[in-house]
Amino acid sequence: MTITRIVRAACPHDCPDTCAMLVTVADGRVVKIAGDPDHPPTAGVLCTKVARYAERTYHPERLHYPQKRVGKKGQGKFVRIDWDEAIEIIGERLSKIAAQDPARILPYSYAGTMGYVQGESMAMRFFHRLGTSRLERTICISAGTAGMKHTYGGGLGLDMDYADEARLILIWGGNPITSSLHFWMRAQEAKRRGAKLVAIDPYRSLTAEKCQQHIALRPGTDSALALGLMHVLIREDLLDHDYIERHTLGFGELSERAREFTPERVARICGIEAQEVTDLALAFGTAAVRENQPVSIKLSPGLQRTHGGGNAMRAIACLPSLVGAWRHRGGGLLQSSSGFFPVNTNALQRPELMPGWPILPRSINMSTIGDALTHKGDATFGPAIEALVVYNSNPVAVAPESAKVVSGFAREDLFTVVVEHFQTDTADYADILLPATTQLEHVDIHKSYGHAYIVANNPAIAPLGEAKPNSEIFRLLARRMGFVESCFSDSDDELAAQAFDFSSERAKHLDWESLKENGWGKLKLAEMPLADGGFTTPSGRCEFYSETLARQGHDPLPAYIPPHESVDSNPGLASRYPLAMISPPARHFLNSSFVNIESLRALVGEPALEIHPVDAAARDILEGQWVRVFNDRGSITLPARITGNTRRGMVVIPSIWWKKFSKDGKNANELTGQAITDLGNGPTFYDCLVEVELENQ
Ligand SMILES: Nc1nc2c(c(=O)[nH]1)N[C@H]1C(S)=C(S)[C@@H](COP(=O)(O)OP(=O)(O)OC[C@H]3O[C@@H](n4cnc5c(=O)[nH]c(N)nc54)[C@H](O)[C@@H]3O)O[C@H]1N2
Ligand SMILES: Nc1nc2c(c(=O)[nH]1)N[C@H]1C(S)=C(S)[C@@H](COP(=O)(O)OP(=O)(O)OC[C@H]3O[C@@H](n4cnc5c(=O)[nH]c(N)nc54)[C@H](O)[C@@H]3O)O[C@H]1N2
Ligand SMILES: [Mo]
Repeated sequence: MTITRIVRAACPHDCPDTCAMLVTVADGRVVKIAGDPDHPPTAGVLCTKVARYAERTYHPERLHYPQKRVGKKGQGKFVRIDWDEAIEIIGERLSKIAAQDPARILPYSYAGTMGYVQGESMAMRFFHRLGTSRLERTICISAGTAGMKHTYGGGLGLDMDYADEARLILIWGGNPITSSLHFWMRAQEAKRRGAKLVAIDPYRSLTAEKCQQHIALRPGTDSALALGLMHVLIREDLLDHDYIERHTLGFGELSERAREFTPERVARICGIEAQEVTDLALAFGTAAVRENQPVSIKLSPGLQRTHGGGNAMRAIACLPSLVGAWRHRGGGLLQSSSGFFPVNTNALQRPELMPGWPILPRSINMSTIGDALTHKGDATFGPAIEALVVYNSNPVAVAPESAKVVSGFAREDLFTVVVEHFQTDTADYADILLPATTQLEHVDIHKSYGHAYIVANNPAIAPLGEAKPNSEIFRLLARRMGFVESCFSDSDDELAAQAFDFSSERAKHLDWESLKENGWGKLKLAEMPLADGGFTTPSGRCEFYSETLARQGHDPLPAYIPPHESVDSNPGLASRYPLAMISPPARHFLNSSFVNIESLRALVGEPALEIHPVDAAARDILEGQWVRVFNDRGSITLPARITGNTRRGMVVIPSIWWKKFSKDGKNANELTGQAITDLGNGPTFYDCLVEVELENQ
């Protein structure tokens, strides 16, 4: 007789939706994964990728055993070893390096799983105790996070449960059909109730296609558009004076700044019509101020990946406060809800374990890992990096200026440990490759950056092969290093119970035991969290003018900062490389995860370059022909897809491909650069000029 049970789980991926899942297990094997119909954000729906999570977990190429390298670095040749030997080799090597200087060791991780147990808890305790270099975790949203911090005080926004109440939604710099499907479901509901959806995106994405209006501006010009909208709102007095007076700081200075951004000037910068600027401002201001309707902005990471990303976030974040949009529960801005969660970061990570605490070891920016790994060491940088421990990330595929990243990883003198589900592009460079469990095999607990629910993950099946949870791997390493502090014995359940402050006002009705049982629970938040102020800035107000930024030598007001690479900022470069390249996520991949899942790869197709018909014709390129895309950093070859979905002067490579699935073993990051953003030291993936020509010219 088959024994079937349903296990409550959480989607672990780097996506704002953090779905609650119901996993059906029959005789110890997962047979179905579905969205929980009762969890309001999930509403019973999973994306195509995660619905196939079982296919990923049971994939024949899953890593089942520890292995050590036998071939040359990067060749990907390994032999099986047992766990004792693997831990011994790593322990011995790390001890030796740490005895000279632990800062020569660097952990590298990101959001392969967003869970607190398998993410930054036991692992961080281990690295803190060892005294390694720290990792500056910038690769995704650090520009936006900095922009929001200096404007609102943190990741605060409207509650997604009410997003369908808005009458006008600006979907700004994101493609939620791909990257936040459950927000899109809310936006569709709003549309059914009569709302207007406007996409602001240089690319005619799936989302832009389905909005009633699409403003296709040049990449990296968003803050100019936002300042233009302010110009019109102020000129037409479409403002909530009472909200501005009571809850904001620096309106006078902001008005002067916005005065410089006439619709005509903005149109020239953004490559759009002046009328589009005026009409959008009138629609936004009239709905909010004259008609007292909820208006909102879905603000996505896509627009932060150019030089001025931090200021763009700041400029856009001013708009809802100017019109008092926070007075409605469906109004305001939805960028990240992270700041609402009472996360116990110190309890999880134990920074006081660092040997020199409170003096911190150096920090290495993950977005410039290519430069860091190829650095020989000096007084400013500190010692060269000699060991790298990678988990929850695939830097050889996802980090910018890949040729540099690869030359770092290829160093024969670098000792590299990779903890993974699969033999990714990064795993190919490992000295020791360790098999990690997937979300179906381990315990975890999650917040969300899109909604306000804590979601629990119960293991559905036993670990496959000899795979172990990240937490257990770092426990074993801690034991090998002789770390005796009791925190290294905490079980996964104990870690999960420590993740949130369950005595705080927002979470005191929740606890780990009941979350495991029920699957999820919502924080207690005010329906309109910013209706009466409540900004967590130094002034407690929405800071149009930031004294903190002024002190740090930045412009205290939101500014337009052009891309590093554009005709305006670098005409010489633009004459050689006239096309702006962006490489946003392909719909059925999750960053570089799922690229090796055959059924999903079949849906995405082959790696390709999308190019506008006029740009293709100018280069005699026909549909499907192989082209070379190049700049000073490198070149890749791809088939061309000719489409009006991209602007003239802009090419698009849907990403992030594993390099090993491409004809030339490269992906879009061969072309991206390591220059960083204005605020937050973030990457500038979409700030990248290239030229395209027929292959073999
Ligand atoms: N299916 C899927 N979902 C994902 C991911 C994934 O890889 N796949 N990744 C997850 C992660 S890590 C993140 S950070 C988020 C990303 O979330 P989003 O930012 O929503 O990412 P995209 O869906 O790629 O949307 C990016 C959009 O920004 C546009 N864009 C590019 N440059 C600019 C610009 O300068 N200005 C403006 N206005 N628009 C610009 C692109 O054309 C693209 O349509 O999604 C998460 N969800
Ligand atoms: N060109 C270009 N590059 C980009 C972007 C872009 O839009 N364009 N987007 C950038 C952004 S926004 C981000 S966030 C980064 C994302 O970069 P990463 O965070 O590196 O994301 P992934 O590529 O999905 O790699 C995550 C890896 O973690 C592994 N993993 C998952 N769960 C576990 C686990 O429990 N244990 C262990 N040990 N491993 C696990 C997965 O198998 C996967 O290989 O990429 C950035 N790079
Ligand atoms: Mo991201």
